[in-house]
Amino acid sequence: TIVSQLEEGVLTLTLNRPDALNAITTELLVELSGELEKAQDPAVRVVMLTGTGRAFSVGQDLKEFQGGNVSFQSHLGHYNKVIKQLQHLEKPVLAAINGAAAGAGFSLTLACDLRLIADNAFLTPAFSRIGLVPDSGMSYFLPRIVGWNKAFDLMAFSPRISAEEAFEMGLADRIFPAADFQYDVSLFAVDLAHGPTLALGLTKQLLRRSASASLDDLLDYEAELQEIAGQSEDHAEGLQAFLEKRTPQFRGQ
Ligand code: LHQ
Repeated sequence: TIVSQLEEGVLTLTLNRPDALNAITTELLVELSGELEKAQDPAVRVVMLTGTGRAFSVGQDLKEFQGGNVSFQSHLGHYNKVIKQLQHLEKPVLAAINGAAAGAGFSLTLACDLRLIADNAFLTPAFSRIGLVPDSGMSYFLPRIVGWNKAFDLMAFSPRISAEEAFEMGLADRIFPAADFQYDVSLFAVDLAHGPTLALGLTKQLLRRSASASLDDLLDYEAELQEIAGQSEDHAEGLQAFLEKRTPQFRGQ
C-alpha cells in the first residue's frame, strides 16, 4: 500500500490505495512506519510523502472498523508512531499534496516540514463532521500555524480549504499547477536534497525544541547544535565555497 522510490537523494513514499482515495488502514500505517525507519539511511536526504490518484489521503479508512469493536485509543498508537517518526527524522520531510487531504490525512501533512500543494487540491479537518476530535497531532500543529481561534474555527466547521486559502494561512508553502505537479515537486525535492542535510536535521531539532522551550534554553541549545554543525564537512565546504565565490557542493554530512 506504499510505493517507495529513492532517486537523487529523494525518498518518495507514495500512499497507494487510489481506489480508496488513499484511506489509511492499519496495514498502511505499519508499512509507512517501516519505510520511515529505512529513511534514516544517509543516502536519503529528503523524504517526500505523496499519494496516487486524485487524493493525498482522506484519513482513516472508515470502512476498516465497521461493525468491529476497536479501541480508538490503542489504534491511534499506530498513527502517533508515524507522526513522531516524521518529526524526529533528521532530514527534511515534504508533503506533496496532490489532492484532497482529510482527517488524519491532513494531520500527516502537518507533521511534515513543508507542504507543497497542487492548485486543485484541498485540505479539510473532517473530524467534527463525524463527531470526533482532531488526532494524529492536528491539535498540536494547527494552532501553532494559524493561531488558536482560527484552528478552532477550522476544526469546528471543517470547511474545504482551497490550495490558495491554505497558502494564505501558512498551511501550504508552495502551490504548483496540477498539470505539472509531479515534475515540479520532484525538482523542488532534488534541490533541497542538495542542501546541508546534517544542518537541516539539526534545524528541525531546534524548531521542535522551540515549541516548548524558554529563550534561555533555546539559546543554549542553538549553541550546542552549532558546535556540531560547525564541525561538519558541509560547513567546511560552505565556507570554502563562499571564499572562492562558487556554489557549495554539500554532501549532507
Ligand atoms: C472514504 C473515506 C474514508 C472510507 C471518502 N474512508 N471511504 C479516526 C478514527 C479512529 C481512530 C483513528 O483516527 C481517526 C482519524 C481520521 O482520519 S477520522 C477522519 C476520517 N476521514 C473523514 O471523515 C473524511 C471522509 N471523507 C470526506 O469527507 C470526503 O470524502 C472528502 C471531503 C475527503 C472528499 O470528498 P469528495 O471528493 O466529494 O469524494 P466523496 O465524498 O464522493 O468520496 C469518494 C468515495 O470515497 C466515496 O465512496 P463511494 O463508494 O460512495 O464512491 C466515499 O465514501 C469514499 N471515502 N473518504 N475516510
